[in-house]
Amino acid sequence: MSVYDSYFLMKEGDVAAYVTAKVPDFFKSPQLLKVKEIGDGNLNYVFRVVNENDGCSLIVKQAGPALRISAEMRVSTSRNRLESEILLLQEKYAGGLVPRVYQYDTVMCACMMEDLSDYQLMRYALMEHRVFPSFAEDITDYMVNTLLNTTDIVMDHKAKKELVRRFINPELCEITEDLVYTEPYNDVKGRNLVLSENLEFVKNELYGDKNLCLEAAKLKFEFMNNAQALLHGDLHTGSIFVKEKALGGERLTRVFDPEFAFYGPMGYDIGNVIANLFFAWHNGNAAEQRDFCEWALLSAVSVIDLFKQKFLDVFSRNVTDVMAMPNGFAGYYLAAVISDAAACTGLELIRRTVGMAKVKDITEIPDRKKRVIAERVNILCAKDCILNRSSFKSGQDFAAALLGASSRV
Ligand code: SR1
Ligand code: MG
Repeated sequence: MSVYDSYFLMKEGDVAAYVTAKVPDFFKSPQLLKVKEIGDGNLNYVFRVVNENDGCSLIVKQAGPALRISAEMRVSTSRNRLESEILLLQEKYAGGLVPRVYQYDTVMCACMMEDLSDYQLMRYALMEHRVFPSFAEDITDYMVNTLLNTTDIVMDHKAKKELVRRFINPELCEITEDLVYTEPYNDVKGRNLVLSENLEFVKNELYGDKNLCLEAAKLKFEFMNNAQALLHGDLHTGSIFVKEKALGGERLTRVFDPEFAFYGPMGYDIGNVIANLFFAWHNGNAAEQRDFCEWALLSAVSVIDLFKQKFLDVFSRNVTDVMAMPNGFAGYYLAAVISDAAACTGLELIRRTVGMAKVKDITEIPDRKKRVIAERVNILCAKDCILNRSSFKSGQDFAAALLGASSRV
């Protein structure tokens, strides 16, 4: 019998004994371990464990039974198993771009993984208006390899269906279905948070726009029913670590926190990345950081253009289904992905502007008038991305949507 034979939520004081029991050979002198809770996400408890003598460290991430953002929202702690397994799978497809998992524990719903404390959370780095020239290369390597290689284009269809089954994630998907695909268009649960100055604007442009609500409805059922690829499912800049200089051959970008993973439309991950670069652009714009804004916009352009280029390359090398091989099919498939990415860019822009889960890039714009404007630009840009999604073909189309909306407010 061990105290870890049944689940309990750990506190800082419990974690040193836990890692000593679970990974006894990891630390040379377990009596010197220091533990600190460092999580600032909405869902989990994250502990950094370090041996102060030699600097050896790891992270313990444990799923709690209630969400930190709201005690009423409860999701199964088994999400930790799903997150650990997807990280192990993604290491195979996009090695070096995700944290290494050392061990996971399906009883305590905890995972021990690589400590990436020498990286910085990308959202905070962008809010300091720092630029990351290799970001577009890294994130497109990650997305093309984790997404395309888990589709029916590449995988044996029965093996792919087995992954669909293993990564079914109804509770976390429900959060997205509510917060991204429903509430921003009707405030049906009364949880939206809108600046008083923008209430009328939101009523007219979102809740009152029947055409937009219809398109959002179509996209919701696409999200729930198109088991295209194994998504990260929450690929915003709070799920990405970055650093400026590499030690050895390591990647400067690492993607973590894939607990919303499931089989869905790959445009969802791409759209999340683009929208979050747009949030960073707004923060830089409010602070009149021209060079930063230029980098953020160019990065968004490059993410789309590099994704397309790498997608076609991996497609031609890895395609296995004979029906996906004829000339023209890859281009047809990719055009639908880019159109979907445009729509999902719009959905993320809207939900972070009016929904309950906001982003600090926008909420911490110090000048309220500038924040009001940024939020209106987001909504207009989003409507262009959603309503005209099939005309989005290149990175430039995405940049034009943001600059066009900005010139109209
Ligand atoms: C209740 S969780 C709110 C948001 O945080 C996560 O990171 C997801 O983006 C989710 O929508
Ligand atoms: Mg998260």
